[in-house]
Formats: sequence, C-alpha cells, structure tokens
Amino acid sequence: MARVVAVSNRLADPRKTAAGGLAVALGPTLNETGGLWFGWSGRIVDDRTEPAQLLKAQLRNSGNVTLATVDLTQSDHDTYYLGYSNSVLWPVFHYRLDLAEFRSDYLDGYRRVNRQFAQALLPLLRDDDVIWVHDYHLIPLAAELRTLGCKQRIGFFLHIPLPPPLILAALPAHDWLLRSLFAYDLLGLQSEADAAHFAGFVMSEARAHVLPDHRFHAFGRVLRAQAFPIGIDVQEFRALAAADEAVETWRNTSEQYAKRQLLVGVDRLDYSKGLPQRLQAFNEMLHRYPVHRNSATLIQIASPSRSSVEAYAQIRTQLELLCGSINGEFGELDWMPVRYLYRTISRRRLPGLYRASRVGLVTPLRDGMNLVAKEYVLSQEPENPGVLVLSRFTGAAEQLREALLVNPYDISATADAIERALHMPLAERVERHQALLKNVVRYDVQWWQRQFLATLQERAEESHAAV
Ligand code: GDG
Repeated sequence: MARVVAVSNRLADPRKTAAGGLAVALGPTLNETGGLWFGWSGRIVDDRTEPAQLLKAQLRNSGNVTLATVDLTQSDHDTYYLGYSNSVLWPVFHYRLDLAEFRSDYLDGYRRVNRQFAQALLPLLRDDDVIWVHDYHLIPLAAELRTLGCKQRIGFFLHIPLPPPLILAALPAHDWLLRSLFAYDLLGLQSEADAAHFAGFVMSEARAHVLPDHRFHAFGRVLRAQAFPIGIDVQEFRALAAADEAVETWRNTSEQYAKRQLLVGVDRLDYSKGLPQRLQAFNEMLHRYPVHRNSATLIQIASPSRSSVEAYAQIRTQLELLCGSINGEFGELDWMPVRYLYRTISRRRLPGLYRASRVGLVTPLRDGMNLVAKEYVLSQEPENPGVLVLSRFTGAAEQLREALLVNPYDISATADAIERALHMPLAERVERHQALLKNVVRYDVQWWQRQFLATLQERAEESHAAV
C-alpha cells in the first residue's frame, strides 16, 4: 500500500495518548500504514523570523511514523489559528454566525499559512504518496499544493459539521473555499446530513453536475464527497478499560457514590457542546423530580480549550455561575449535585469514570461526530449498562439510534430524558446497549480509515483510467 501522508494543524506522538478527537483518531491510522504526519509544531516564533526557516520542516521519528513540523509566527498564529480557523470557520460550521468575526486580516493569515504549509510539505512528498488532509484549518491546502505542481491523490476529511447552504453562503469567502475543495479527489464528511448539505451547496452555488457514486463535477474537476463516520479505537480503549488505573477509578468512584446515581459529561469546554443547556436540564430535573435530590450527581469534566478566544472565556464564566447556583440551591452538607472540573483528566481514568456512571450525558448543540458518546457505550458492563442521553444534533446520532435522543435546546424534554435514563429498567438498558455496542465495535476507527483510504485509492485509479 502507498505511503500515507497525514496533514493536520496539530499532531500528537502516535505512541502516546492525548486529549482531542483528531489526535485520538489519527494515531492508530498512521501506525498501521506507516508514514508521514505533517503539521504545526505548536511553537510560536517571533514575527521577524526568516521566511526560509518557517518553510523548513523539522523531522523526527516516532516508531513507524515520521513527524514533520513547522513553526508559526505570532501573527500567523493569531490570524490563521485563533482568527480564521477558530473565530470564523469553527463558529460558522457549528451554525453560530452570531459568534463569527469576519475580518480580512484573518482570511489573509489563513491563506498565507496554508501556502506556507504547502511549500514546506512539497519537498517531503514522494510521487506515489496518498495525502490525507484533516479539518477546517487546512481547506485550501490541496489547492496550494496543486499550484506548486502536486499530482498525488489528496483526500480531505472534515471533522466538524458542514452546515446548510444558506449558513455557508453567509461566509464572505465561501466561493473561494468551495472552489478550493475541488482541488481534492475525495471529501469525507461525518454524516449523511453533512453530505446532503454539501450536495445542496455545490449545486446551488457552483452549479455542479451530479455524477454517479457521490461525485460532483464543477470548476473543471470531479470531486467525490460522501460520509465516512469516524469511530474510536475499540481495541485500545478496551485495553485502557482493563488496565489498573481505569479499574481503580471505577472501584473508587462506585464505592464513593454507592448510595447515589452518577451522571457523567466529558467535553472540551466549547460553546458547541451545549454545557449550559445540559446544566439547566439537570437543574430542572432536580426541581421537577425531587426523588433524585440527595442522589443524582453530575460529574462534568470540561477540559480547557482555546481559552484566549473571547467566546470561550465567556462560556467558562457562564458555566461556573450555573454550577454554583445549582449547588447552592440543592446541595446538602454531605451531597453536591454537580462536581465540575475545569481540567483535562488522564485518559487512563476515563473508562473507569464512564463505567461508574449510570447516565452518560452527550448533549452538544452541534457536533461533527462526538467520540465521547462511543467511548461511553464501549465502557459499560453489558450485563448492567448505563444509559446514553445523546443530542440529535451530533453526527453520532445517525448511528446510535438506540440512545435516548434529545433536542438539547428543549431543556424541559432533556430533563425528562435524564429522569427516564435514571429510572430505566435493566432489561431495556441491556437491549439498548447491545445495539449501541454492536455499532460502536463495527464502525471503529480502523473501519473509518480503511474506508476512506480505499475510496481515495479507487478514485485515483478511475482518474488515471480516464486520462
Ligand atoms: C472533533 C469534532 C469529532 C475530552 N476531555 C478529556 C479527554 N477528552 C477526549 C475524549 C474524546 C476526545 O477528547 C473528544 O472528542 P470529541 O469527538 O468528543 O470532540 P472534539 O474534541 O470536539 O473533536 C468531533 C472529532 O473531532 C473526531 O472527528 O467527533 O465532532 O468536534 O476522545 O475522550 N481526554 C482526556 N481528558 C479529558 O479531560 N484524557
């Protein structure tokens, strides 16, 4: 099989475990195929740094994988990363036009860094490489590589949602972004809903012709675009769950809460995750169903993320106020309804925490997939499993139909679903869990990477045959 070159904004050592959906998903993919992983080093250097230095990747090996990284200057970081990626594309793609800051210097920085990445990557490429670019930071990368003469197969996977056409059309540079996407051979999306939005968008904005096999013809190129729902590394997570730290966490937590019922939420602290609405629903549940007072306890882990972006600082304050007010109203000397931790906890402890929790709360307002939902399902004891309460606005909801699906904007209905989860009889829990587990195990991260890469390969053969 051809060498796989993965490109993403940040990379993580594939031999170590790290927080963050992309890092967790990409590690096993690269280990399996062996290859190159290119991206930002995480270092920010002075604006006066010589351009030649920025274009020379630093290389190091990690097992089977070569890690190649470049630095960003302070102004590139502020405009490309904090600016266009996280203050424009992230909110718009999560349907939050109200939070987007459309500034032309952000767009300039985004274009500049994508060009620099292409220039730094080009000398590292071999003719028969398969290039797999990840996520919204790097949408124009293939177009930049093509301008430099790159002929290799290039695929792109969007980890976040793709919103409906009229939301995308509000993005000032949407026509340019759309054209850039057609420099790829394959576009992978998380869900069928996202794929349908893409089809609607290219047909209305680019008058694309629809061809068989998920292909679209526009701007003189053919792009295949379809859903490849990402999964988790089932084997790795099972091994983690069986290891001492997870078992100890499960034992200690279960003992400590033996007389209570635990609910758990694990999220990056992000406005897309619906954390205030989740707390409001929990609050309403305690109001309307007093039987759960002095019992139901929500452990909410909110791992710090993008804290220098204003919208993230605001959501943190809002959450802290809500937790304080719920604990103030319902707390007793020996019981607090909400245990809120603003930190990243060790990945080794996560399976134990999930397993000790009767209810997993995954209620984003919008999420590309959501891997926490899948990790929660996998961690349950099949003979006495917990219940997943899942937002219908996650990509995961297309696959995990047997969860209790909720509309997180409907606080009252979510409160009812939480109540139902806390009371669900064993037989129903087992039946739902069996179906969920089957799906999580079948569509794991290896399935995802095999499907994507096989389709990208297929695409290449077709276009060679057509020439
Ligand atoms: C993006 C898309 C898509 C979280 N807190 C801690 C921690 N985590 C781990 C979880 C999980 C991962 O991070 C989060 O993945 P999600 O999928 O839930 O969300 P995003 O980070 O927003 O990821 C998302 C994903 O990319 C993959 O395509 O599913 O829709 O937004 O694995 O367990 N890990 C540790 N401590 C924490 O406190 N160790």
